[in-house]
Amino acid sequence: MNRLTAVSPAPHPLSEDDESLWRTATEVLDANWRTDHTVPSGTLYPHQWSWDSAFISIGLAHIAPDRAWRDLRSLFEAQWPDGRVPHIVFDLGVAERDYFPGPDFWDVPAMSGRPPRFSTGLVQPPAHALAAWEVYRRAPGDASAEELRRLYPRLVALQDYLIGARGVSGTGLASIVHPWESGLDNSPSWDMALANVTADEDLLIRYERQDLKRAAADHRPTNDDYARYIAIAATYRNGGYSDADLVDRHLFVVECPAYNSLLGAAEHALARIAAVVGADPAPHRDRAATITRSIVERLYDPESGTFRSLDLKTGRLSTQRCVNGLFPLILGDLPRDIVAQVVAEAESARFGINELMPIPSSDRTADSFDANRYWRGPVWINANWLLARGLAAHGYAGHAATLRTAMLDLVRRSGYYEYFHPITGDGIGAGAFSWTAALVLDMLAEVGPRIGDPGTTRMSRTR
Ligand code: 2M8
Repeated sequence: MNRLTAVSPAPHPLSEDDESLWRTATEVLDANWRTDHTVPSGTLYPHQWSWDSAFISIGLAHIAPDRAWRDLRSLFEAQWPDGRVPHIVFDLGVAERDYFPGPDFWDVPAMSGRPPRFSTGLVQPPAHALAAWEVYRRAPGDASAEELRRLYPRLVALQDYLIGARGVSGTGLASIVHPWESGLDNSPSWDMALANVTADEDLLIRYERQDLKRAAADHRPTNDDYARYIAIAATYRNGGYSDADLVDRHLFVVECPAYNSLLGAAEHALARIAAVVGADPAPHRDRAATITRSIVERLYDPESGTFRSLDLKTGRLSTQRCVNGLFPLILGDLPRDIVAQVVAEAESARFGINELMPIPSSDRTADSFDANRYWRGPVWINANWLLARGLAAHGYAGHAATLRTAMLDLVRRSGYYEYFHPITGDGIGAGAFSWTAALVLDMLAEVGPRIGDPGTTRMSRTR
């Protein structure tokens, strides 16, 4: 499996505690490496996941840049001819029973020189252009510039797919066709849209859940929700993964503020990448501006001062306040008055930025809040890492530093878990989880929060 032979040192001296954190984070990523990619977890998630690879590559850039690029490259080698990058690329050496829904369920045809059943037909948040740019910044040089050159057309093809085939509203925003595409799978943000999908429990007899064999039932989606997930996935599959007439034909068509913020952040990153690879940055800047404008026009609710998901089948904004409503902070061109409103939401009792606990995945004061269940309350490191970047970019360096302290303390205390109880801080879900380890490396390597537009300015020491 080609283990790392030595632990790469941090770019600057660390305390003894952080030195040990650096070493153990490296060990997690090394243990989860499989030939040409990193699995999110060796137990719960034994294949390659799309947005996981993006976050993982940012951590790998510090310790093994060749692996960072290999991870991104292998993901994009599985890109479909229409530009979509699958949400899972299957390791066909892993048994079908080890993850559900696996290759047989998705039943994807052979394409792009790949055998049948090599992937799912869904996508995940487009965090990859941002990741490619961040890997390049962390490991600059000719080899990285060459990797950017290779990836650039593929990253653009992914954006074209999302803004084109998935641009259901014609506003520059992309729709997701399954909660799994959001990455925030079980979020209350989908409850209203899912209420219109029948929960057919027979599907759970036909298809056996595998997640409950490896994780506690009260940490995972309910059977009703799982039955809906299967129904939505099967409908998309049975339609040949076609994106034609989605609003009429499909069960779930939603614009998510987090997904679209990453779509916009990808265009900002592509503008920077274009400058390195000799392409024209202007179209990317134009698209980024359109995306930010449409997110504000369509997904911002001025009354509550927060962003919500929009169900395209009913035309209704979700009433739930979730962490996806804070994600537009990652957009450097978000209007200042709206930034202030979203920061106020992040500071409020609903999310409450503080040194003791990172931001939870959902409104702490809502009835839908569930401290254990997967994206309905627990703390996730990737969401907080993105929010810390956004806060720093908009001049909230203190808040960014607070979140970073809270995240590192949490992992020091509980370990590299997939997610964390938002009150006790106990680790939940898979242990030895790759993006938690990767982003810990990145935070340790950072000497302080970045100030200014993400990706354009140097790091500065503020703590
Ligand atoms: C979770 O999603 C998968 C389905 O894609 C699952 O529940 O089985 C989510 O947290 C998602 O964001 C993540 O990419 C994936 C692997 O870490 O796990």
